[in-house]
Amino acid sequence: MEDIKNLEHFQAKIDRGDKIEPNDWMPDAYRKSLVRMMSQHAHSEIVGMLPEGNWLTRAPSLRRKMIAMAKIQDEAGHGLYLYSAAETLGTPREELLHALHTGKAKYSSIFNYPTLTWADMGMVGWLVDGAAMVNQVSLIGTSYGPYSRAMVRICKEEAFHNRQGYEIVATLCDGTPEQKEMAQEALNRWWWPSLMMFGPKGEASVHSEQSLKWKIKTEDNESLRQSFIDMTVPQAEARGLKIPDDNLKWNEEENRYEYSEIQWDEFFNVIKGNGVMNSKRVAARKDAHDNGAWVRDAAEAYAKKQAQKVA
Ligand code: FAQ
Repeated sequence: MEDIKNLEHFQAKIDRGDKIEPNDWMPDAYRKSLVRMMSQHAHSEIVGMLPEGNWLTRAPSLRRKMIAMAKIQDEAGHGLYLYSAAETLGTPREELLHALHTGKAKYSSIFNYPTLTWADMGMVGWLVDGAAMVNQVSLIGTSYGPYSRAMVRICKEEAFHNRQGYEIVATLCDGTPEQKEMAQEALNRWWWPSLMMFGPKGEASVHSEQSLKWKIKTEDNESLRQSFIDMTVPQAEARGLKIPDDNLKWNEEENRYEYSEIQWDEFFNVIKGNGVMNSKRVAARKDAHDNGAWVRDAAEAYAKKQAQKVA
Protein backbone atom coordinates (compact mmCIF):
# COMPACT_ATOMS: atom_id res chain seq x y z
CA MET A 1 0.00 0.00 0.00
CA GLU A 2 2.81 2.34 1.04
CA ASP A 3 4.67 1.47 -2.18
CA ILE A 4 1.65 2.17 -4.38
CA LYS A 5 1.22 5.58 -2.75
CA ASN A 6 4.93 6.31 -3.16
CA LEU A 7 4.82 5.25 -6.79
CA GLU A 8 1.82 7.49 -7.55
CA HIS A 9 3.49 10.43 -5.86
CA PHE A 10 6.72 9.70 -7.78
CA GLN A 11 4.95 9.51 -11.15
CA ALA A 12 3.01 12.71 -10.43
CA LYS A 13 6.28 14.50 -9.69
CA ILE A 14 7.74 13.31 -12.96
CA ASP A 15 4.62 14.27 -14.91
CA ARG A 16 4.82 17.78 -13.43
CA GLY A 17 8.39 18.05 -14.73
CA ASP A 18 10.01 18.11 -11.25
CA LYS A 19 13.47 16.60 -10.89
CA ILE A 20 14.15 13.54 -8.74
CA GLU A 21 17.08 14.12 -6.36
CA PRO A 22 19.38 11.49 -4.77
CA ASN A 23 17.62 11.36 -1.39
CA ASP A 24 14.09 11.27 -2.82
CA TRP A 25 12.09 8.06 -2.80
CA MET A 26 12.38 6.23 -6.11
CA PRO A 27 11.38 2.76 -7.36
CA ASP A 28 14.23 0.24 -7.39
CA ALA A 29 13.76 -0.24 -11.13
CA TYR A 30 14.23 3.52 -11.72
CA ARG A 31 17.46 3.49 -9.71
CA LYS A 32 18.71 0.35 -11.48
CA SER A 33 17.91 1.62 -14.96
CA LEU A 34 19.63 4.95 -14.29
CA VAL A 35 22.76 3.31 -12.88
CA ARG A 36 22.85 1.09 -15.99
CA MET A 37 22.41 3.96 -18.43
CA MET A 38 24.58 6.55 -16.68
CA SER A 39 27.43 4.11 -16.11
CA GLN A 40 27.27 2.96 -19.75
CA HIS A 41 27.43 6.63 -20.67
CA ALA A 42 30.42 7.26 -18.34
CA HIS A 43 32.21 4.18 -19.73
CA SER A 44 31.59 5.46 -23.28
CA GLU A 45 33.29 8.74 -22.43
CA ILE A 46 36.48 7.16 -21.11
CA VAL A 47 36.66 4.34 -23.68
CA GLY A 48 35.90 7.03 -26.27
CA MET A 49 39.24 8.67 -25.42
CA LEU A 50 41.10 5.71 -26.92
CA PRO A 51 40.31 5.95 -30.66
CA GLU A 52 41.39 9.61 -30.66
CA GLY A 53 44.37 8.99 -28.37
CA ASN A 54 45.64 6.85 -31.24
CA TRP A 55 46.16 10.04 -33.29
CA LEU A 56 47.77 12.33 -30.68
CA THR A 57 51.31 11.49 -31.76
CA ARG A 58 50.44 11.77 -35.45
CA ALA A 59 48.28 14.91 -35.61
CA PRO A 60 49.29 16.89 -38.73
CA SER A 61 50.19 20.12 -36.86
CA LEU A 62 50.83 21.45 -33.38
CA ARG A 63 47.46 23.25 -33.50
CA ARG A 64 45.64 20.01 -34.30
CA LYS A 65 47.52 18.21 -31.56
CA MET A 66 46.61 20.83 -28.93
CA ILE A 67 42.94 20.72 -29.95
CA ALA A 68 42.89 16.91 -29.87
CA MET A 69 44.49 16.89 -26.41
CA ALA A 70 41.96 19.39 -25.07
CA LYS A 71 39.07 17.39 -26.53
CA ILE A 72 40.30 14.11 -25.06
CA GLN A 73 40.73 15.76 -21.66
CA ASP A 74 37.15 17.04 -21.91
CA GLU A 75 36.03 13.44 -22.43
CA ALA A 76 37.84 12.34 -19.25
CA GLY A 77 36.03 15.19 -17.49
CA HIS A 78 32.66 14.00 -18.85
CA GLY A 79 33.45 10.55 -17.50
CA LEU A 80 34.15 12.08 -14.08
CA TYR A 81 30.87 14.03 -13.96
CA LEU A 82 28.94 10.97 -15.04
CA TYR A 83 30.58 8.55 -12.60
CA SER A 84 29.99 11.09 -9.83
CA ALA A 85 26.34 11.47 -10.86
CA ALA A 86 25.92 7.66 -11.00
CA GLU A 87 27.50 7.32 -7.54
CA THR A 88 24.73 9.51 -6.07
CA LEU A 89 22.47 6.48 -6.64
CA GLY A 90 24.55 4.38 -4.25
CA THR A 91 26.82 2.29 -6.50
CA PRO A 92 30.53 2.96 -5.88
CA ARG A 93 32.73 3.89 -8.82
CA GLU A 94 35.05 0.92 -8.24
CA GLU A 95 32.09 -1.40 -8.78
CA LEU A 96 31.10 0.37 -11.99
CA LEU A 97 34.66 0.25 -13.32
CA HIS A 98 35.03 -3.41 -12.36
CA ALA A 99 31.97 -4.19 -14.51
CA LEU A 100 33.61 -2.37 -17.45
CA HIS A 101 36.97 -4.07 -17.04
CA THR A 102 35.47 -7.54 -16.79
CA GLY A 103 33.32 -7.06 -19.90
CA LYS A 104 30.02 -7.08 -17.95
CA ALA A 105 29.11 -3.47 -18.65
CA LYS A 106 28.41 -2.02 -22.06
CA TYR A 107 29.81 1.16 -23.58
CA SER A 108 28.83 2.76 -26.87
CA SER A 109 29.11 0.46 -29.89
CA ILE A 110 30.82 3.23 -31.86
CA PHE A 111 34.11 2.93 -29.99
CA ASN A 112 34.66 -0.59 -31.27
CA TYR A 113 35.61 0.72 -34.71
CA PRO A 114 39.23 1.64 -35.54
CA THR A 115 40.48 5.16 -36.43
CA LEU A 116 42.50 4.36 -39.55
CA THR A 117 43.27 7.76 -41.08
CA TRP A 118 43.43 11.39 -39.96
CA ALA A 119 40.02 11.94 -41.60
CA ASP A 120 38.59 9.60 -38.95
CA MET A 121 39.37 12.28 -36.36
CA GLY A 122 37.13 14.61 -38.35
CA MET A 123 34.40 11.95 -38.51
CA VAL A 124 34.58 11.28 -34.75
CA GLY A 125 34.05 14.97 -34.05
CA TRP A 126 31.48 15.67 -36.76
CA LEU A 127 29.44 12.45 -36.66
CA VAL A 128 30.14 10.78 -33.29
CA ASP A 129 30.05 13.96 -31.22
CA GLY A 130 27.19 15.19 -33.40
CA ALA A 131 25.16 12.06 -32.63
CA ALA A 132 26.18 12.17 -28.95
CA MET A 133 25.05 15.80 -28.78
CA VAL A 134 21.62 15.17 -30.35
CA ASN A 135 21.10 12.37 -27.81
CA GLN A 136 22.47 14.35 -24.86
CA VAL A 137 20.55 17.56 -25.52
CA SER A 138 17.41 15.45 -25.11
CA LEU A 139 18.84 14.15 -21.81
CA ILE A 140 19.06 17.67 -20.33
CA GLY A 141 15.36 17.07 -19.78
CA THR A 142 15.91 13.75 -17.96
CA SER A 143 14.03 13.44 -14.67
CA TYR A 144 17.11 12.63 -12.55
CA GLY A 145 18.56 15.94 -11.29
CA PRO A 146 22.30 15.11 -11.12
CA TYR A 147 22.25 13.53 -14.61
CA SER A 148 20.35 16.46 -16.10
CA ARG A 149 22.77 19.00 -14.62
CA ALA A 150 25.81 17.05 -15.83
CA MET A 151 24.33 17.10 -19.33
CA VAL A 152 24.18 20.91 -19.50
CA ARG A 153 27.95 21.32 -19.30
CA ILE A 154 28.70 18.20 -21.33
CA CYS A 155 26.51 19.43 -24.19
CA LYS A 156 28.32 22.77 -24.32
CA GLU A 157 31.64 20.97 -24.69
CA GLU A 158 30.23 18.50 -27.22
CA ALA A 159 29.13 21.43 -29.39
CA PHE A 160 32.77 22.56 -29.58
CA HIS A 161 33.92 18.98 -30.30
CA ASN A 162 31.38 18.70 -33.07
CA ARG A 163 32.53 21.92 -34.74
CA GLN A 164 36.21 21.05 -34.52
CA GLY A 165 35.44 17.72 -36.24
CA TYR A 166 33.51 19.45 -39.01
CA GLU A 167 36.38 21.89 -39.44
CA ILE A 168 38.79 18.98 -40.02
CA VAL A 169 36.37 17.52 -42.58
CA ALA A 170 35.89 20.91 -44.29
CA THR A 171 39.66 21.45 -44.49
CA LEU A 172 40.17 18.04 -46.10
CA CYS A 173 37.31 18.70 -48.56
CA ASP A 174 38.88 22.02 -49.58
CA GLY A 175 42.29 20.36 -49.99
CA THR A 176 43.75 18.10 -52.68
CA PRO A 177 41.62 15.44 -54.46
CA GLU A 178 43.42 12.82 -52.32
CA GLN A 179 42.44 14.64 -49.11
CA LYS A 180 38.84 14.91 -50.22
CA GLU A 181 38.85 11.21 -51.09
CA MET A 182 40.22 10.47 -47.62
CA ALA A 183 37.25 12.32 -46.10
CA GLN A 184 34.76 10.47 -48.31
CA GLU A 185 36.31 7.09 -47.50
CA ALA A 186 36.12 7.85 -43.76
CA LEU A 187 32.50 8.98 -44.10
CA ASN A 188 31.69 5.68 -45.84
CA ARG A 189 33.02 3.77 -42.81
CA TRP A 190 31.58 5.97 -40.03
CA TRP A 191 28.09 6.80 -41.30
CA TRP A 192 26.28 3.58 -40.41
CA PRO A 193 27.99 2.97 -37.05
CA SER A 194 27.11 6.59 -36.12
CA LEU A 195 23.43 5.89 -36.82
CA MET A 196 23.66 2.73 -34.69
CA MET A 197 24.79 4.82 -31.69
CA PHE A 198 21.14 5.79 -31.08
CA GLY A 199 20.33 2.19 -30.22
CA PRO A 200 17.83 -0.29 -31.64
CA LYS A 201 14.29 0.54 -32.68
CA GLY A 202 10.87 -0.92 -31.89
CA GLU A 203 10.68 -3.88 -29.54
CA ALA A 204 14.45 -4.40 -29.57
CA SER A 205 14.68 -1.18 -27.55
CA VAL A 206 13.61 -3.02 -24.42
CA HIS A 207 14.07 -0.14 -21.97
CA SER A 208 12.39 2.63 -23.97
CA GLU A 209 8.77 2.30 -22.86
CA GLN A 210 9.47 2.47 -19.12
CA SER A 211 12.32 4.99 -19.51
CA LEU A 212 10.05 7.34 -21.46
CA LYS A 213 7.31 7.00 -18.84
CA TRP A 214 9.77 7.92 -16.09
CA LYS A 215 11.41 10.57 -18.31
CA ILE A 216 14.77 8.89 -17.90
CA LYS A 217 14.78 9.38 -21.67
CA THR A 218 12.71 12.14 -23.24
CA GLU A 219 12.70 10.88 -26.86
CA ASP A 220 12.85 7.42 -28.39
CA ASN A 221 15.92 6.14 -30.22
CA GLU A 222 14.42 6.34 -33.68
CA SER A 223 13.24 9.95 -33.46
CA LEU A 224 16.67 11.07 -32.23
CA ARG A 225 18.34 9.16 -35.06
CA GLN A 226 16.02 10.90 -37.54
CA SER A 227 16.89 14.34 -36.11
CA PHE A 228 20.58 13.54 -36.49
CA ILE A 229 20.16 12.45 -40.12
CA ASP A 230 18.08 15.52 -40.99
CA MET A 231 20.71 17.78 -39.41
CA THR A 232 23.77 16.04 -40.91
CA VAL A 233 22.84 15.38 -44.55
CA PRO A 234 22.88 19.09 -45.54
CA GLN A 235 26.25 19.46 -43.78
CA ALA A 236 27.67 16.66 -45.95
CA GLU A 237 26.18 18.19 -49.09
CA ALA A 238 27.70 21.58 -48.26
CA ARG A 239 31.14 19.93 -48.50
CA GLY A 240 30.39 17.90 -51.62
CA LEU A 241 30.42 14.61 -49.69
CA LYS A 242 28.06 11.76 -50.51
CA ILE A 243 26.24 9.93 -47.72
CA PRO A 244 26.78 6.19 -48.42
CA ASP A 245 23.09 5.36 -48.76
CA ASP A 246 21.50 5.06 -52.21
CA ASN A 247 18.01 5.18 -50.72
CA LEU A 248 18.53 8.45 -48.93
CA LYS A 249 15.95 10.97 -50.14
CA TRP A 250 14.03 13.94 -48.82
CA ASN A 251 10.36 13.22 -48.10
CA GLU A 252 8.57 16.54 -48.58
CA GLU A 253 5.32 15.40 -46.95
CA GLU A 254 6.92 13.99 -43.84
CA ASN A 255 9.55 16.72 -43.68
CA ARG A 256 12.39 14.24 -43.14
CA TYR A 257 14.99 12.13 -44.95
CA GLU A 258 14.10 8.53 -45.77
CA TYR A 259 17.02 6.14 -45.39
CA SER A 260 17.91 2.45 -45.78
CA GLU A 261 17.43 -0.18 -43.11
CA ILE A 262 20.35 -0.36 -40.67
CA GLN A 263 22.34 -3.61 -40.51
CA TRP A 264 21.15 -4.55 -37.02
CA ASP A 265 23.09 -7.85 -37.06
CA GLU A 266 26.30 -5.84 -37.10
CA PHE A 267 25.11 -3.68 -34.18
CA PHE A 268 24.12 -6.65 -31.98
CA ASN A 269 27.34 -8.43 -32.83
CA VAL A 270 29.38 -5.39 -31.74
CA ILE A 271 27.50 -4.90 -28.46
CA LYS A 272 27.95 -8.61 -27.67
CA GLY A 273 31.71 -7.91 -27.69
CA ASN A 274 32.58 -9.18 -31.18
CA GLY A 275 33.45 -5.87 -32.86
CA VAL A 276 36.87 -5.32 -34.47
CA MET A 277 38.22 -3.38 -31.49
CA ASN A 278 36.23 -4.67 -28.46
CA SER A 279 38.94 -6.73 -26.80
CA LYS A 280 41.67 -4.14 -27.53
CA ARG A 281 39.58 -1.32 -26.06
CA VAL A 282 38.81 -3.17 -22.82
CA ALA A 283 42.45 -4.30 -22.47
CA ALA A 284 43.76 -0.73 -23.04
CA ARG A 285 41.26 0.65 -20.51
CA LYS A 286 42.21 -1.95 -17.93
CA ASP A 287 45.91 -1.22 -18.45
CA ALA A 288 45.32 2.50 -17.97
CA HIS A 289 43.40 1.76 -14.77
CA ASP A 290 46.09 -0.57 -13.38
CA ASN A 291 48.90 1.84 -14.28
CA GLY A 292 47.02 4.65 -12.56
CA ALA A 293 46.75 2.80 -9.23
CA TRP A 294 49.64 4.81 -7.72
CA VAL A 295 47.85 8.09 -8.51
CA ARG A 296 44.70 6.92 -6.71
CA ASP A 297 46.80 5.67 -3.76
CA ALA A 298 48.66 8.99 -3.55
CA ALA A 299 45.42 11.02 -3.73
CA GLU A 300 43.86 8.89 -1.01
CA ALA A 301 46.93 9.19 1.25
CA TYR A 302 46.97 12.96 0.76
CA ALA A 303 43.25 13.25 1.58
CA LYS A 304 43.79 11.16 4.72
CA LYS A 305 46.68 13.38 5.83
CA GLN A 306 44.65 16.55 5.25
CA ALA A 307 41.75 15.09 7.25
CA GLN A 308 44.13 14.28 10.14
CA LYS A 309 45.36 17.89 10.11
CA VAL A 310 41.79 19.18 10.42
CA ALA A 311 40.88 16.71 13.20
N1 FAQ B 1 26.02 0.84 -27.83
O1 FAQ B 1 16.46 -0.53 -24.73
P1 FAQ B 1 17.57 0.20 -25.42
C1 FAQ B 1 29.87 9.87 -26.65
C2 FAQ B 1 22.05 -1.45 -25.58
S1 FAQ B 1 28.73 9.36 -25.53
C3 FAQ B 1 26.02 -0.16 -26.92
O2 FAQ B 1 17.21 1.15 -26.48
P2 FAQ B 1 18.34 2.40 -23.70
C4 FAQ B 1 30.78 11.01 -26.32
C5 FAQ B 1 21.36 -0.93 -24.32
O3 FAQ B 1 22.34 -0.55 -23.37
C6 FAQ B 1 27.93 7.96 -26.29
N2 FAQ B 1 24.87 -0.65 -26.38
O4 FAQ B 1 18.48 0.91 -24.30
C7 FAQ B 1 32.03 10.91 -27.06
C8 FAQ B 1 20.54 -2.12 -23.93
O5 FAQ B 1 21.37 -3.12 -23.35
P3 FAQ B 1 21.34 -3.47 -21.74
C9 FAQ B 1 27.16 7.23 -25.31
C10 FAQ B 1 23.72 -0.09 -26.79
O6 FAQ B 1 19.30 2.52 -22.61
C11 FAQ B 1 32.10 11.30 -28.39
C12 FAQ B 1 20.10 -2.68 -25.29
O7 FAQ B 1 21.05 -2.23 -26.24
N3 FAQ B 1 25.97 7.96 -24.98
O8 FAQ B 1 29.88 9.29 -27.67
C13 FAQ B 1 23.67 0.97 -27.70
O9 FAQ B 1 16.93 2.73 -23.45
C14 FAQ B 1 33.32 11.20 -29.08
C15 FAQ B 1 18.68 -2.26 -25.66
O10 FAQ B 1 18.64 -0.85 -26.00
C16 FAQ B 1 25.13 7.54 -24.02
O11 FAQ B 1 25.36 6.55 -23.37
C17 FAQ B 1 24.88 1.43 -28.24
N4 FAQ B 1 24.95 2.41 -29.15
O12 FAQ B 1 18.81 3.33 -24.94
C18 FAQ B 1 33.18 10.43 -26.43
C19 FAQ B 1 23.92 8.41 -23.78
N5 FAQ B 1 22.37 1.30 -27.90
O13 FAQ B 1 21.75 -2.22 -21.03
C20 FAQ B 1 34.36 10.32 -27.13
C21 FAQ B 1 23.03 7.88 -22.69
C22 FAQ B 1 21.63 0.47 -27.12
O14 FAQ B 1 19.92 -3.87 -21.41
C23 FAQ B 1 34.43 10.73 -28.46
N6 FAQ B 1 22.39 6.66 -23.08
N7 FAQ B 1 22.44 -0.37 -26.48
O15 FAQ B 1 22.34 -4.56 -21.57
C24 FAQ B 1 21.24 6.60 -23.80
O16 FAQ B 1 20.68 7.61 -24.23
C25 FAQ B 1 20.61 5.25 -23.99
O17 FAQ B 1 21.19 4.35 -23.07
C26 FAQ B 1 20.75 4.67 -25.44
C27 FAQ B 1 20.12 3.27 -25.44
C28 FAQ B 1 20.01 5.56 -26.42
C29 FAQ B 1 22.22 4.58 -25.85
